[in-house]
Parts: sequence; structure tokens; C-alpha cells
Amino acid sequence: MTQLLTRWGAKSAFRAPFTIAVALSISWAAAAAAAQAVPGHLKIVFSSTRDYSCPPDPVCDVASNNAELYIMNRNGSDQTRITDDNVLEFGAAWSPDGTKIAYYSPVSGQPQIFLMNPDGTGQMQLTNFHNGAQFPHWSPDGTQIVLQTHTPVTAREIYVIPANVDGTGLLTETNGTNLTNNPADDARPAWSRDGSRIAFMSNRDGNYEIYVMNADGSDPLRLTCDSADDRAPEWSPDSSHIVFQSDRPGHREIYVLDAANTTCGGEIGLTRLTNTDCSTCTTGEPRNQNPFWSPDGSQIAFESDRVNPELQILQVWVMNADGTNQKALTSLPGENGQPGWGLEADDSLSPSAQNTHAVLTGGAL
Ligand SMILES: [Ca+2]
Ligand SMILES: [Ca+2]
Ligand SMILES: [Ca+2]
Repeated sequence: MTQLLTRWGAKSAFRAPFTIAVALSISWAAAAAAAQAVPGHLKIVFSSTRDYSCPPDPVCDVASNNAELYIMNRNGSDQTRITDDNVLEFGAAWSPDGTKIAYYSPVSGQPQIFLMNPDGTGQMQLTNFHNGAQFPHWSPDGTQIVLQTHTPVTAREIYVIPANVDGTGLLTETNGTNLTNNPADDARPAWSRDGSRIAFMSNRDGNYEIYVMNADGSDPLRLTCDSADDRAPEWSPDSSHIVFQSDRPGHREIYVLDAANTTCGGEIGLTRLTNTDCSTCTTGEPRNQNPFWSPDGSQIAFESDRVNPELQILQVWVMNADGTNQKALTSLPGENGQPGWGLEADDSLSPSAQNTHAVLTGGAL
């Protein structure tokens, strides 16, 4: 399937993303503008609190209030609500064949993973983890889901479970494999689109860094080496690069890094894609976070509150993969965030063709 996804390196006249490129690499420059057509309709699923009010706050917090899931076209058109209840749905991830959306929602006070059809029908609880489960991310073949546990007391772990899209009972920790069984906090897993590796964040070396490990949990490698928090990794479609958020400039910005890096300290190809330093802000700098690469490789969706950082209201933004042409896709009312790309199943494609055109979506924080 990988040959159907983006091939990097054709034509590219790289323009420095906004003003700062921390370490611009030639390989990344060549990669940034290449794009490849993907069959079907690329969509973005996201969470929104536009349907609720939370006085005295100006808007409801998208990550902790009664958010609903929406889908929209990549240009922001046709924003369509697909859930309608009084609980949070968050961390939505479109299945590779476009037929399911995985997400998490609270059950008896703990987040658990659910599946549903992209039109919001067929909601089905998938997990009943004792410590909760968040941020599902599909394997490229759609048979497995990697997730993080949720526990406010002890460190989180990363588990792989069967996707069980036909519904065969609730899955617990004993039905999965713990890939990060150690005392550190391990979270935000993202399966590479070639299936071989899983990226994640961990504080095992003292602060949050980006790591990759084999899909069976072996050979974890640290990719970032910075005292700031590095979080929320997501893969490029060709599994060559990882986009992530870091507060190394003092606030959260989006960076990209060569995933082939094998030694901490190199940070090969590290490039800063967003630059929203705010000299006039009175209460904090804008946040740019939770990046997610489009399946055709051409764009990266993310969250930003740069329009109104004092009120810290996040909206869904998109930019070209080289950081150019940054624009908001959502606006008030409500907070909108946690974007995940997906390939809406196209009835004109045969099931086998749909399965061939693998894409993967994922979550953030
Ligand atoms: Ca809801
Ligand atoms: Ca751990
Ligand atoms: Ca770090």
C-alpha cells in the first residue's frame, strides 16, 4: 500500500516556513511540497463545543466538555455534526478503509474507546480498560488499534488491541499487549503508515521526548533531545518524517523531524513549521499543537489559538507540509480541535480497492 501513498522528493522549491527554520535539511526541503492524489474524498474529523455554552467561560473546553464530533472537507466546507449526546467524544481516528471512526468517550468516569460509522450510526464500545483508554490509532491494515491508558495517579502505558470492528465483547488490558511496561509515562502512540513502527512520547529520560519503537514494542529509540516538552507525534504518509509539537521556544509550536534519526542529539532535519511568537500577548503565547498529516502528504492539520490567545480558544488550522499557507478552517462559536484526517469510503471503489488505499488518522494532546 505504501507505493500508493506519497512519494517524497519530486519537485520542490522550498520556502522557509514563516520565519524560522531551526535546522533546514535538504531532504526535508525536497520532501515538503510533493503530493500525490489519493482516491476517495479526504475529510477531517474533529471535536467541537459549538453546540453548548459554559458560562461564565466564553466557550466550552473542547477536551473536557460535551464536545461533539464533526467532519468537514479539507477546505473547511460542509462541517457536519455526527454525534448528538451529552458526553465528550474526542481523539477521533478514521480507519484505514474509511468505514469506521474510533474515538474515546467517558464511561463511569473513565475514558474508553468506541467505534462508529462515519455518519455517526452504529456506536459500539470497544474497550473497558480498568485504567481507561484514550487516543486510538489504527494499524495500516485496520486489524489493530494502538492506544494509551488513562490514569491520573500512575504513569500511562501504550497497548495494542484487536480492532474487533464486528463487535465481539469489551476488551480489557488482558486482551491487549503492553508495549511500554516501565515506570515512565508513555502516551500518544502513532502507528507508522508502513506498519513497522509506532511513535510515542515519553518522559523516561527526564522530560517529554519523541520516541519510535518497533510495532511489537522492541528497540525504542529516542529522536528528540531537548529539555522542553516534545509531544504528540504523527507520521508522514511515507513514514519518513514525524511531525510533533514542542514548547522549546517557550510556547507550543509545530516541528517536523526525520524519523530515520537513530541517535539522540542529531534531530536530523528538524524544522519549525509554525511561528506565532506574540510580543503583544498579555496572558501567554499562542499554542500550536496536535498536528496530523494528510494522507496525500500535502498538508498538516493542527490546533491553534493564535487568533485569540488570551482566551485560549483553539480552532482547527491547516498548512502546507512545508509550513506555508497557514489558514483556519473553523471559527467561533465554540472551541474546535483534535483534527484527524481520513479517507471517506467511496462507494465507487470496490471493497478491495478501498482496502488498498490505506490511510491512517490519529489523535493528539
Ligand atoms: Ca457529545
Ligand atoms: Ca510506562
Ligand atoms: Ca524534550
